[in-house]
This record gives sequence, structure tokens and C-alpha cells, in this order.
Amino acid sequence: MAAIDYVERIPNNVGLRENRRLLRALEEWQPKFLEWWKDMGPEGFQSKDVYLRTAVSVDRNGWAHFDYVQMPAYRWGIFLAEPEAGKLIQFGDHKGEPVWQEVPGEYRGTLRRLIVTQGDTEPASVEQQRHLGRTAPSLYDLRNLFQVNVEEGRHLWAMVYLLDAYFGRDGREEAEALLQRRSGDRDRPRILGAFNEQTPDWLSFFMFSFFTDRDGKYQLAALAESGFDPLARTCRFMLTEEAHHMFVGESGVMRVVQRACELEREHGADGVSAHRGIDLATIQRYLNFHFSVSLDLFGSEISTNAANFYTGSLKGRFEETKRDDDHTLKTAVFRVPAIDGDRIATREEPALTTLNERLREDYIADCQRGVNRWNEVIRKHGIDRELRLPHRGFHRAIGTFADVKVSPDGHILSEAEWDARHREWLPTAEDVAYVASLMVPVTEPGKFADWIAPPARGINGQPIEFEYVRLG
Ligand code: BYC
Ligand code: FE
Ligand code: FE
Repeated sequence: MAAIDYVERIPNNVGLRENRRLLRALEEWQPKFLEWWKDMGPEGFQSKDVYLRTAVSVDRNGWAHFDYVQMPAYRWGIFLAEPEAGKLIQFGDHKGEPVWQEVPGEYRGTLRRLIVTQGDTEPASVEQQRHLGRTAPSLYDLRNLFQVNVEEGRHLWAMVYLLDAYFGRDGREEAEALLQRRSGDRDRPRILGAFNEQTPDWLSFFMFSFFTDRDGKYQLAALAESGFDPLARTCRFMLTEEAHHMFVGESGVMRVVQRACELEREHGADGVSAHRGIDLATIQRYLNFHFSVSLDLFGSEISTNAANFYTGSLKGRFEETKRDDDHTLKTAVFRVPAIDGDRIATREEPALTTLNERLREDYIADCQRGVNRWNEVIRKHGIDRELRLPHRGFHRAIGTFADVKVSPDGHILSEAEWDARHREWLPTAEDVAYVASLMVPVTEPGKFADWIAPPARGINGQPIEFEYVRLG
């Protein structure tokens, strides 16, 4: 009986009820997850009612479900996009074979590692954001933060499902380890760099959701092409949730930009901070930081790992099936950035080893579209300045640019030049302290902190002054 109860507590479309072994594994993992959520999830709001969207099924209607929920009672479930009958692998050495429903022995280690790396980022982001509830600029924003957090929790469930269902005992061990690493911990850090950085304030959170969740979009899209069908279907469903995270980031930054412009028009560029806004120069430095740290998440320009992922039909390109080529890339070449003395040039390389860079290029183009929309707001205020993505070599720690210093406009600098100027380009201790000083909670429905404009509309057709989180 307990097992049946439990099934009903995990919404799923994977036939959990019929799979006793998997059920037992998840049953053992769930209390540990909840323990982790209590320790490392949003601090201070666990018993508050939050107006959340819960996915209760993968069809259209499943999406429309909004209600007040206390976060620990959120129905973290396991959802895969619907299978496609007769689906064939679209790329790599196994192109044309039916997609796999089980893990091919030869790729077991590689696939597990990809899934663990993906899974590790999800709880990491929740840990990074756990203090932000205390300083939310409005109830609307507070609710959006929590929506993102519970969904990242669900993305962790999605990867744990794959580990438990397809990787036996070592999968179970990895599922445990995902709850044991901690963002920023010296001894047991999260796997990827950006997920050990701090998210100390809401401008960082919006930048993170815009830039780093967007890496999530591109990585998930590449994994959604995988020949391992359960992974592909899991990622396809996660992508639908990722869109909201990027919306939170893009609209959040846009509202900060809007406020900066309003204050600048009224009081001049130097008057923005006197009136508790965040000026465009500071926003630019935050942008530079989050963009560069997120670029590192794509790995090195030249990567045999990436080639092996592709050749093994495990991880494709963004929109693999829309590309007009042979989808094996054995003879193709691709130009990647390279350092040539004191300048940045390009070099032709076998396409297979450059796949990280290709994905990064698709990502950069997508980032640019968002930045253009921010610039549209600046232009509408009659201000003749722009936000810009820095050069891809700026402030990098992984790959070709890891050992050189590059300015935002793409020039290689000496250490001395870098030391003299990096304060213009990256958030300074003063910026961080100033932004921190703005982070006072605003909890009255319909009210917003001084440094951010209200959103254009509320959530799910509710008014902006709706009580999105009941704090009483
Ligand atoms: N930090 O061959 P290389 C998301 C390691 S975000 C630390 O160039 P590869 C989300 C690398 O592991 C999406 N280490 O890299 C967003 C390798 O180690 P080994 C997350 C790094 O393997 C917001 C070595 O350096 N998902 O979902 O081609 C909120 C050589 O590297 C880093 C994925 O990333 C780094 N930045 O590519 C919540 C997808 N970069 O082999 C969630 C799964 C590289 O020498 N992961 N290294 O021990 C992958 O596809 C690949 O592992 C990577 C790296 C693209 C990350
Ligand atoms: Fe996620
Ligand atoms: Fe996300």
C-alpha cells in the first residue's frame, strides 16, 4: 500500500507503478532529496504559500495548473516528452539505427558522466540562490525565484530518474553524490565552474537566469538529440521549463535597465545611483562577468570529448536535424578562434573536435538577440549608449583564452594592462557593495524596490498586485 501511495505522490508518465525496483530506488532517494531541499533550498520560506505552476502532465492542460503550494509539498515528478514511434538516430556513427531504449554497454561510462554533469548543475543553482528570498524586490519576483528553484529541483529528479532507471548500483551512488556536493564548497564543490560562483544579489540572479540558464537550454537541446531515447525525451521536456527561467532573466534585466534609463533621463547618468538605481555601466560589468563565466560552460574549443560524444551519437548539435549536412562530420572542418602571437585569429580544425565551439556560437547569437531587446529599451528612452556582449575571449578560464588576458573589445593585453583596467570591466567590490545595499525586501503586494521597474504584466493573468507569496 505504501508503494502505491508513494506512486501517487510522484506524478509521472514513466509507469513508475509497474517498475518496483525503480520505485524502491526513488523511494529511498526521496527523503534524502527533501532533507537536502530543507537544508539547501530557499531559506526562510519553506512554510509559505507560493503561487506556483506545477507540471502535472506533459500535455497542454498539464501546464495550466497554478495554485498555492508550500515548496516542500511541490509535486516533483518525472516527465518525459512523448515517444516518437519508429524514431531513428539522427547523427554520428549510429545514424539511421533505431534509438536506444537501454544504455549501450560501450557508452555506459560516458553517458553516465554526461547525465551526472547535467544533473549536478540543477541543485547547484538552487544552492546558489537560496539566500535571495530574503531580499526580493517584490512578491512577484519572489514567486518567480521559487518557481525557478522548484523546477531546477525537478530537473535534478529527471537526471536521478535516468541514473536509477538505467545505471543500476553506480547510478544510485551518483544520485546520492548529487545531494552531497555543495556549490562553492572547498572540499566537495559542484562539477562546473559557474556553479561554484556566488549569486549574492538579484542583479546577479537575473544575469544568471539569462546567461547561465541559457547554457542549460543549449546543452539540453544538444542532449535532446541523443540516441539514448530516455535522455532525449527527458531533455525535451526540461526545455519547456527552461524557457520560463530565461524569461525571468531577460525580463528581470530589462526592468533594471528600464529603471536606470528612467532615472538617467530625470537626473543624468551620475544621478542614477543617487536615486537608488543601478546605472548602465554597472549593469554592463555584471553582464561581462556572467556572460564570460557562462561561455566557459561549453568546454574547450578543441575537445576530443565533444567529438566522442557526437561520434557515439550521444550528444548532437543544436537543432541537429535542421542542419543540411551529412550528420557525421567525418570530413568537415570548422574555423575556431586561435591565439596567433599577440593577436586573436582563427584556425581551421576538423569539425568533430570543434563542436563545443559551435554550440557556443549558437549560444552567443541567442544571447545577442536578448541584448538587442535590452538596447531597444535604452533607445526608446533616447539614450545613446548600448549594452554589449564582450569578446568571447574576455575573462575566460577554460580553453584557448584561459592563459591570455583579453579586453572586452577583443585585444590581447599584457598582465599590467589587464591589472590597470579590469576594474572597468568586471564588477568591483564597490559595485557589489552598492548593489547589496539596494537589496532590501519589498513585500507589499504590487510594490517594487527602487532599482527595478514593475513587470509589464502579472502571472497567469493575475494582476501585478496579486499576492504571489503569502507571507502572513
Ligand atoms: N568547469 O573536453 P573539454 C544547466 C572539464 S547548465 C569545470 O573541453 P567537454 C543549468 C571537462 O569536464 C548545462 N570543468 O570539455 C543552468 C573535462 O574534464 P576531463 C549543464 C570543465 O567534456 C542554470 C576537461 O575540462 N549541462 O543545465 O567537451 C541553472 C576538458 O574539457 C569545464 C551540461 O553542461 C567547466 N566550465 O565539455 C541550472 C551538459 N568545462 O575529461 C541548470 C553535460 C570543461 O579532463 N556536460 N571542463 O576530466 C557536457 O556536455 C560537457 O561535460 C561539458 C564539457 C560541455 C560541460
Ligand atoms: Fe534546469
Ligand atoms: Fe533553468
